[in-house]
Amino acid sequence: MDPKKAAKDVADKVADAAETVVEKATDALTPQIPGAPGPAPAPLAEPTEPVPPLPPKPDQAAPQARTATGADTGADPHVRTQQGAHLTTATGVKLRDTDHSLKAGSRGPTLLQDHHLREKITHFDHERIPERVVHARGSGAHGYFEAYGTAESICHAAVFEKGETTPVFVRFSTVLGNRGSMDTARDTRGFATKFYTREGNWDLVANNIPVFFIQDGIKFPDIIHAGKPHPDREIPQAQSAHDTFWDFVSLHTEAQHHTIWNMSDRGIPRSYRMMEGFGVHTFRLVNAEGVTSLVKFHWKPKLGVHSLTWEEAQMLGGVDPDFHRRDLADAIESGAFPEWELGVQVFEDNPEQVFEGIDLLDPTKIVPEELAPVQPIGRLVLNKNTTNFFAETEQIAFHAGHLVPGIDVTDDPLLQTRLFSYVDTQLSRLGGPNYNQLPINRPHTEVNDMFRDGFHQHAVHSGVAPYKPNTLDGGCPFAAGADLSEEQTKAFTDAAVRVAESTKVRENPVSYDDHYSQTRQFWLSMSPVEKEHIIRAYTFELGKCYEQAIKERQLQALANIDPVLCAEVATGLGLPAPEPTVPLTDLAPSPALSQLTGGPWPGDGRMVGIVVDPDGDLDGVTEVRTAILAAGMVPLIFAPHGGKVGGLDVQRTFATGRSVEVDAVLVAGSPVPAPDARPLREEKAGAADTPTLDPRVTMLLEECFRHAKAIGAWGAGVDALAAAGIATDAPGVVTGSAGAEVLTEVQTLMGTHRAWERLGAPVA
Ligand code: HDE
Repeated sequence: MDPKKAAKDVADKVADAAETVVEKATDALTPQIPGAPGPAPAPLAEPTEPVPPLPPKPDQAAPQARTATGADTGADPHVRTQQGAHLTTATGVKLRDTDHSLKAGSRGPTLLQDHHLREKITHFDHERIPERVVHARGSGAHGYFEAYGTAESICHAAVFEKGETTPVFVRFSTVLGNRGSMDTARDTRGFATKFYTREGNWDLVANNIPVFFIQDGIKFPDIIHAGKPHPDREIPQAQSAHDTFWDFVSLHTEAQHHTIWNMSDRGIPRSYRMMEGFGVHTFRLVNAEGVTSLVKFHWKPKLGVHSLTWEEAQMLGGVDPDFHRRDLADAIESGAFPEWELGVQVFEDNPEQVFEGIDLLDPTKIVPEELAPVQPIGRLVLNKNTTNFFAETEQIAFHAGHLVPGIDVTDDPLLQTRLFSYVDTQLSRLGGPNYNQLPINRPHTEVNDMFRDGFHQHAVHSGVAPYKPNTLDGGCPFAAGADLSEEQTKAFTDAAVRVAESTKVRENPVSYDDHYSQTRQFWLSMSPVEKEHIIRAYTFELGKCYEQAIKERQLQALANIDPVLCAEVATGLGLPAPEPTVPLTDLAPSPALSQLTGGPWPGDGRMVGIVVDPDGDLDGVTEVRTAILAAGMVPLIFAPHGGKVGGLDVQRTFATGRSVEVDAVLVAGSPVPAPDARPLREEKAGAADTPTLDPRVTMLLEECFRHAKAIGAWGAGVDALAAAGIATDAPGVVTGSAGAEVLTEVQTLMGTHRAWERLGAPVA
């Protein structure tokens, strides 16, 4: 056959196949249940003919296609890095076989000359890079930031200009655990945002807690070594419930304020989407006239601030260690785009850098919102998942010193150390000084840095004069002039702040000595249910400590926060409650600190389990499922077996599903025990002895009830509640005759996150 015709035939075949794949991909997305591994369902048999690579999933985005020096290449960022249908070596040579090494006979030794084997194994051997020394476990997404223009009077940064839309990448994280640790550990969460502004990259590297353990960065290795697993056995992983952590914080009492936040429900968020973010330090903004203001940055989630219960967090550690990562990706995939407002508390840049007696340079102190309101300046939306976790989430390199003109730092000694640490850590983590050239780190603006060479240099720099002054490259690049004309303010200008005449010392200002007044203020600002959770957390964590002296020392710190808190924890530990050693200061409670203020909150992306009986009201299930999707939530059908029930895909069987995966449960029937409901097959089946109801459903309902989640039932579902011993008149339990009506009430209940009344009367 004519080789040209043969080639055309192959090309046509490939094009047809690709079209079918795309059609299938579109069909496959219609059920709108997130989590499918690819854009099209996989065929049963291994394909025998090549087709072009599948398109990315519609929820995914990749870093913009920029050169290593920031120029827009105009290329489609979605184009797959791996092109074409044929297997090649790393240098593009087509291969016939990657399954067998080259051997001297089929039973003979492997030959050293097998260059493909060596290349493949060598690359694999070097796939891992050092994980982050802190915040190793994380998850990220793409999105955009839209400025309201309300910050223009205090800051000339382009990112805050009215209507300016800036692409962003956000990475959320835990602090202590390693890369593979569970998402739901009690810990602080990182909330780091890279803004690819038209004036260069700005990173707001924030946490979900507004204060920090230490006032001076020189103590960072100390707090982290104390929080990380014990060096001898390397346990426990990803948590603070151990001796070294409590040893440190009970001695170094400036950590007590951050610690009470960790012991509060903030330490176990329901979702990254439901966390506040805080810049922690005070930053300095500069406006077009050169006037400076001091600010604290706050992210306010559209969905409110919500948490797991402690038992849910622990169960999820086993049932779904990727719970937060999955929640973020699923929400974006299902169209429930996470959203926050960025706000600032603004303070006069006075020489003392103090506001209402609060030292703005002390990162263990907040400024209550009631004293300085958070003023919204823009909106963050996360609307795309990553295409490749390693390339994006792992390789992104944040830096507290990635600042843009108009945004500057203060002398907070914690921030000052960060300005050194973030660059330094990337050198070993990302293997050299060129990490800003990695696709996810590339600025969306031109880079003329005159930095040259180094490991993994991606740019092909032209010119001969990477030095200044020069004549050989026409004097370029030119530094912006020193005057503050309109054009020059667009260059970064260090705010000319006066530093008071001083002597070199290793000491803190006296104001940093107050470790308890705001810690107590946090306690006093909590609702009764939040106080109960704090008592529980301290009792659990200290109860896990081995050393008596450490427990006693921390009890002393609790006595200095609040006598009731101390007494309750002491009772749990079986120890006497000490008297305070400092006078208790009653600052005015700050209602904004409680998670229970505000609302009702939208249910975007919330998971609703529907327990289905194949012999029950399946029409009702279909209707309710559609209504849940229409409300922007995700329905998960729980059924006795996999596959389909009444034409609907089953997402969880009674064996694979667990109550902690859902925010509310609807019971659409009363399924009798399924064939696998036998303790020998599955331990969960031994939990109850109800011949009329599958015992896994009983367990699911009991757990949902215990965790104060909304429960709704209709028809035979009401019998299921009775069989599981759930009181239909209990708070947060709804029954009715039709699914749709029950769902409406359940949705209202979900607006407060939990049926708090169900949890009983508080002590504190
Ligand atoms: Fe970090 N921190 N940090 N930190 N931090 C890092 O940088 C450090 C601090 C925060 O998703 C590291 O690239 C020092 C406060 C987040 O990639 C490292 C001090 C706040 C992330 C580092 C602090 C943060 C990091 C580890 C005390 C809240 C994750 C890997 C002076 C405002 C960023 C890396 C991501 C990561 C150092 C204190 C937030 C080692 C020395 C306070 C969200 O450079």
